Amino acid sequence: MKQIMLLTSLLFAVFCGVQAQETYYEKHLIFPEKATAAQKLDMASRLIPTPQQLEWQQMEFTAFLHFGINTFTGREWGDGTEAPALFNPTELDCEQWVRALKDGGFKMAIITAKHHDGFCLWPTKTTRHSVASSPWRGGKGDLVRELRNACDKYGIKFGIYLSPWDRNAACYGDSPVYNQFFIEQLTELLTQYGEIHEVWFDGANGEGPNGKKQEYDWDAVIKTIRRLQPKAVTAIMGDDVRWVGNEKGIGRETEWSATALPPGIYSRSEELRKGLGIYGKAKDLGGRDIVARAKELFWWPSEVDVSIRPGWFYHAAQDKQVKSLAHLVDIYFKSVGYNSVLLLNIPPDKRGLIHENDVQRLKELSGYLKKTFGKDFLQKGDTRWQSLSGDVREYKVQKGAVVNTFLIQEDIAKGQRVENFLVEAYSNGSWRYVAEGTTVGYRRLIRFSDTKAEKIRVTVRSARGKANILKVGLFFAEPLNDENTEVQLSDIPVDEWRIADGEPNAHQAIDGDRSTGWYTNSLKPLTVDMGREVQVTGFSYAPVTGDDLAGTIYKYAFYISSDGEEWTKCDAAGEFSNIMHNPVPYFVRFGKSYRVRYFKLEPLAEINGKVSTAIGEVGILAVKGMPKDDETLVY
Ligand code: FUL
Repeated sequence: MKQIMLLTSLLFAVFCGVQAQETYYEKHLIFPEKATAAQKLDMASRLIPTPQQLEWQQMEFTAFLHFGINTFTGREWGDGTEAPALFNPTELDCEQWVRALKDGGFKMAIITAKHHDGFCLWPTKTTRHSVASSPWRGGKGDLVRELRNACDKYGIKFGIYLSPWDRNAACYGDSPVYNQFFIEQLTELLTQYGEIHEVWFDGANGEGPNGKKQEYDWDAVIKTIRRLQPKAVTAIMGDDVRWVGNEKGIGRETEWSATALPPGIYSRSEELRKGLGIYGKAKDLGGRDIVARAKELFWWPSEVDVSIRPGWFYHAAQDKQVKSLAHLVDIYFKSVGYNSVLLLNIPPDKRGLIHENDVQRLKELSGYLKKTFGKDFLQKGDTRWQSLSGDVREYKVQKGAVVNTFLIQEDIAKGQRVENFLVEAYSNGSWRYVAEGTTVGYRRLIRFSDTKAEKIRVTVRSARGKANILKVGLFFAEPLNDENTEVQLSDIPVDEWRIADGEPNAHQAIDGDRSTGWYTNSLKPLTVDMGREVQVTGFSYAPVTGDDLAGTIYKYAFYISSDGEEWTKCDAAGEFSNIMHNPVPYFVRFGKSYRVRYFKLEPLAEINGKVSTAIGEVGILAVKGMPKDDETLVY
């Protein structure tokens, strides 16, 4: 625990002729054993970020670039057996990527230097499974280098994603050997590419060969990063940046950066989590009750990672599913506006370029945000003030302004303290309610209906000691209509379909309505008679909608038949990779077609290994002319 004494010029100091000191705790604190709830809350209010964490939070808006062997196979999780020869972007231009990001307002780009398939985008000495074995640039290419140079040229920061889970490395699962291999890879990346500002370790990890489980040496990993790149923050399987808990782009309205949730990489983490009954996806990670029961607190702020498309990697079939401007703006409000940093993924395509549709959307997004936040209608909104619980401050609004967005920020360099606040507007001689919120932290945005006011007042209804309000603001955000981005799940009508084995309620999986689902406490196949012969080239599976994902299929087999008696197993990946965190519809294409009347989807494993199945909808992809080259792949 690092304690820092900061000098504050309190009035008290003037009277006493001395300067009062406030103790701050950087990143971590341990409560004294007998500390009361009030003492704990006071200490919690003085937990602050490290300079690296503060700088990271101030970026607000960062970009993810998922690019690799999956870009060329059409998959989301490669299994490590892919031939490096597949990696061959024809027009790769990292400067085009970075220009699009820079125009989009991003402050940093994080590249998947290695995803779960183990394929490395730099010519590593640790494995032959890399760009050096690919035809791209005659095997002399180094994508990490090219991106680094482009980031330098356009002045944005650079980060790396290095997947701990490696489905290619033969030593994965042989813990000490793989740990050394992993640290060697990390060391190459941290020593050969200049300054790195974020190192991202995914939480996904599966079984190695022979079912062996890898025990990571996180301590050694983190020490290596601190030694080689002291300015970098470590994310997810790291202790500077916390995963928000979903891949939908939605943060928590009550978001405490000062949290009792211990980073998962600490050996004591499981015990502490169990003791508190706290887990990464929980709603409250730092409220009074939890602080009172906690033994330690961590400054571990949240990052919201989400893709601009349904998948993390590029798939041509998703070119029309780039998230709408309205959706992205909503994500901005629910991430940056909820005291988080937004990490938005924009996956480059098979050419090695960011697709035109994504480039266009990024332009629209930055244009929208500039227009909205470029004009603050408050007068003197950026004067700092210190507020105890109950303190109120009034601000004048520019004459005639119509506003619908409120911003408030705390000076988190002095901790996160606001627990609850109220905003009211004054017009025609009276005050009326506009909005209220709980935590503030680095930045809190609230939208409300269009309002005209002469002035507004902000009441800090509850704070931990004295909150340091850095800024408030009032804006007008143009309303946006969401375009109809409904995804078509089946290429052929489903009206004539019937369930072939009489399973009650199963029709809800084929009624063309994703919001109704079929649930069963078994891993029973869904067998469908389409009523006539169809040239089938693939299928779609949509998990049920809503937050409860129990029963979602992770592994499957898919069969077709002409008569419902003799079945042929189709050639498909057999796995809806990453569906647990990204429960979007999955489209599977076989690469060939079958003229058949019946199909069967057999669940082989549920996302949590339970014996249950839930299907929102299953659709059939049918041949309409010859499938295009990039559609014959399996997502
Ligand atoms: C997930 C991974 O499994 C996805 O493929 C992706 O990289 C995402 C950012 O994290 O957990």
